[in-house]
Amino acid sequence: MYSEQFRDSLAAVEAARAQNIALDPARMTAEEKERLLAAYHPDYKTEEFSVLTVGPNAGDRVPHELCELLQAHSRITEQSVDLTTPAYDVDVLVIGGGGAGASAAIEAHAAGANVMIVTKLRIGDANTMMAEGGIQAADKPNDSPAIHFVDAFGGGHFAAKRELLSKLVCDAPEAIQWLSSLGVEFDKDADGNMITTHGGGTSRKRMHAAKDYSGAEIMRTLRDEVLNRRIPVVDFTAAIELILDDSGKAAGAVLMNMETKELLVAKAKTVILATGGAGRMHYQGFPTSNHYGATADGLVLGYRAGAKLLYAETLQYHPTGAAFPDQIFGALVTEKVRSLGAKLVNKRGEVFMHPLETRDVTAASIIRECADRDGGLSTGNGEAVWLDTPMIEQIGGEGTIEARIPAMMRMFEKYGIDIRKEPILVYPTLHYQNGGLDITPDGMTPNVENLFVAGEAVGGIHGKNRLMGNSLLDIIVFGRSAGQHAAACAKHTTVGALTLSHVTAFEQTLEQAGIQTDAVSPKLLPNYTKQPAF
Ligand code: MEZ
Repeated sequence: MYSEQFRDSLAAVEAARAQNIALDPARMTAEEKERLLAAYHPDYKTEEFSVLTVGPNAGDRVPHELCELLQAHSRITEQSVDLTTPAYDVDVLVIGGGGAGASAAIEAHAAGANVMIVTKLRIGDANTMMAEGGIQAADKPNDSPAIHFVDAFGGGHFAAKRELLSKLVCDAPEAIQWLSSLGVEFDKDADGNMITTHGGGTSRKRMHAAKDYSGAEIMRTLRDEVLNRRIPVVDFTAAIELILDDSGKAAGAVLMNMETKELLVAKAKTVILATGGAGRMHYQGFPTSNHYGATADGLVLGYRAGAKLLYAETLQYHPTGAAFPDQIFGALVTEKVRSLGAKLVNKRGEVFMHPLETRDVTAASIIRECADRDGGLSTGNGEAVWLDTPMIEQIGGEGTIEARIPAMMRMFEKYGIDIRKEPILVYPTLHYQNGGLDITPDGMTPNVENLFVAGEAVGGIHGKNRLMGNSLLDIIVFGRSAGQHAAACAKHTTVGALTLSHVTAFEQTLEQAGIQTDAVSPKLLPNYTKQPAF
């Protein structure tokens, strides 16, 4: 139900719909894309970045908000924590209870390791749960991992670490089989074949989905498996610092009970950081599609312990965040809506781009349409363009929306908008951290032995822009692999004396660099109340 202010524009969109469905908008050339990104993509706004002065990435630029956290004080001092009596002593400590952490824990457990998950909220409270449109895997006869590689490598501006991307695409078909064997209900046709669709930048239909709640279905299954295996999960307990041993290897973490603030020590032979993304940092003031706990914690923990970041200056703004109504501002409108045929149109009802360009290009195009082409509508939360959802029913037939994207239908229905009959208003929303901690293909950080990273906290798998569906894939592929390698590594690891001397050393480098700050990190939760953060 839209108010009067949108009436004329809605009429224009409706009048142009039949013609717009038939339209096949041209793809942009590489030069057009580069020009567009440089002028409109938030990653290219140099004034929104600071240069790090301390730590392994000194000299690199990162968003202001991340710079503040990476160069902040620890929540503890070396002297304030008693490392001599650990509350937990395990082979593999998994920090994070999303899809990557759960996959890692399952595989480590299957390999016979004594594994434990700690998570600052509850298992499943993670971006995995909020992923909608699907997971990529080249498992159809017209496709191959090589073609998948080419799509993702180009989409990521040829910056992905080849060995990581290669592992991602080669292990993808098996990842789908693994998930199916655990009980994920992927969409299938009447003959039992997986239904696959396109995403932005894919040259083959390889997006496997469970309607438009693919991440929730995957997380449901992984969580069940963790619980069935009786893997210990310590909820509402945040890791606030990594512990090393006297030879510099990762050897556990200092934990904080989120309610009582009690500190606990977890000793471990190997540690897996699977802490997820950073949408709740609201870089450049953007709303976010991310989970409440997405505050870049893993980057901070790893960085202070000496692990290097890769591409931490690149973020993904999902082109279609809900822009109206206010209650769902920034929430994800899955790319699958465009895969099913909906096109982006401006306030005059004009299609202004191909709907399945890669995400960075699509987001920049929407921003340009609003900022410089008078194509946006004012919503009260800035400007927005239309995503013409009724096209889906006209292309795929009545009932397509309810069958394929029921969660989208329900989300807007709550506010009186029937997406089968009316278009929706969208604008880019902060969605994904392309960069993160550098790893080798076995998931270990090159600089800190026995420290593994999986999921959104990793940088380099996707280069400088990720394609839809490659994140649900990477949490499975690299989560499983980290679990297997961490378990194997734990078998021949003897932990030396535990130490937090790196925390003291980092504090000294801050002082030497003349950095004066009141900030403490990791942030753990966003602070919407403007009260002092705990
Ligand atoms: O990979 C993603 O980010 C994804 C599946 C999002 C979506 O549009 O549904």
